[in-house]
Amino acid sequence: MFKKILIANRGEIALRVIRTCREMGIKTVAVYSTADKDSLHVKFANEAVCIGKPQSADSYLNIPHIMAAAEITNADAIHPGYGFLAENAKFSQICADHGIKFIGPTPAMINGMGDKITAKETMIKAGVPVVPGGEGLLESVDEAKRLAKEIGYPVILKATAGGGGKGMRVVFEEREMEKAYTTARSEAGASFKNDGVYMEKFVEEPRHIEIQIAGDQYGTIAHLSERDCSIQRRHQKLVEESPSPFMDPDLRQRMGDAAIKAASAINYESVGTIEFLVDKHKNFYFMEMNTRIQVEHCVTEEVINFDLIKEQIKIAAGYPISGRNYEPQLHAIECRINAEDPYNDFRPSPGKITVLHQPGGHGVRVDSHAYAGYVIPPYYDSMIGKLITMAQTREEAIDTMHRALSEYIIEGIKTTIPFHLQLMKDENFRKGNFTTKFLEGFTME
Ligand code: MV4
Repeated sequence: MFKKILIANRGEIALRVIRTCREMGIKTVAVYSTADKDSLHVKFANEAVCIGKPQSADSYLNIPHIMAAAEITNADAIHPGYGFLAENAKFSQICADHGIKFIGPTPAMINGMGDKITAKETMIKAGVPVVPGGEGLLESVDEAKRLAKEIGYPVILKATAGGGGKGMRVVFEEREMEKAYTTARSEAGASFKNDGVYMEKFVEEPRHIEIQIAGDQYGTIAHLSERDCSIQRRHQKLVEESPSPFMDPDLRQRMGDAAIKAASAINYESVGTIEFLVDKHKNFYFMEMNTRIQVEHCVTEEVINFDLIKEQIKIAAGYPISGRNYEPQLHAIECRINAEDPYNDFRPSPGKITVLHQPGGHGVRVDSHAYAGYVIPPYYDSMIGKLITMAQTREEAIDTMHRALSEYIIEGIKTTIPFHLQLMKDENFRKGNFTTKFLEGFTME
């Protein structure tokens, strides 16, 4: 087992990794930017090294500074968390070159899922369902029009280098194609320095359901059930839960099998997630694979009573996994608490937390790096914590969530708590009656 892990991240996920390391008897090294010198991950780690100025490019994305911190502290592994360098194949390679274990996939595994078209081709070969569409990149508007006629409108144009909805355009009829094709390409080029776009049938009102998987260094891969992440706003997830209210045992088995096939196709090792679009007829289609621990991993941990960070560290250290699949034993919901004003288009609201009271009691978990007096810097994402509740039934988990949200007191900044309070009382949400379009029709009272 590793003796010392450097955590190349900040905020709640850095703290989350430190907690498990402490339980495992592994020493930790925090790295931090000058803006984060008073952060909890710096205080709770065994050692801390400043790696640069506030901007991410100068600190949490600065590979030479992070490698120097690992070398001077004699760390034998690096945990990248999520975001920043977590899916950076070059960083994974540099760690390997320096004899430091990257707790995550190899460069080949990251690259194998990096490009959307390559990933899709790999999935077709592996027998994983994908959304019907064209093969390869579109070469011209005329080709786009021809293909759309064949597939049938509506269609969606997607950037092959894409993510987060950038370079994506839905096209309902032929006369919209020229403009959509041109803007999708230029947006993709500007965002990813790669203007390649491809076409799929547009799946209307889908759900976003993802399967957690884990694979070890010996080729054993298992699934750990699903998370429903359909409650999103502008491609930012706000609420996640497990099990999905849309799930049934047969669909879970079929999606779990498909997820294992997907991960096997790239000989995946580590924990990871296969994202699927699921339509109203319960057809499901591979969307993308995330080769990292995700923000929403906690709901899975709670419903199967399993520490995913511990599993990820053990896999990286060469331990075999049990190979069994896991079914949810409880219901868990996670609300992302962001420093944003839900009454003002979710505008970021950094600043000093003057008063803080976090909820507790039966069925409540809080993962947060916030404390009274903490100043949220404006340079990074606005999530300041995750509130997770769990209970025997979905309805009880929602009621516990509402109760816990009402106990959560954060003063000095605006947060997403009022949004979540309203959502937990929403009739359609409570019925499990929602798709990825749900928040388009949601307004704050
Ligand atoms: C789609 C789709 C409908 N049909 N693909 C959005 C982000 C990117 N990863 C894939 N996305 C979508 N792809 C087809 N063929 C609808 C979306 C989509 C979406 C997906 C998951 C969660 C929220 C979403 C919000 C808008 C659109």
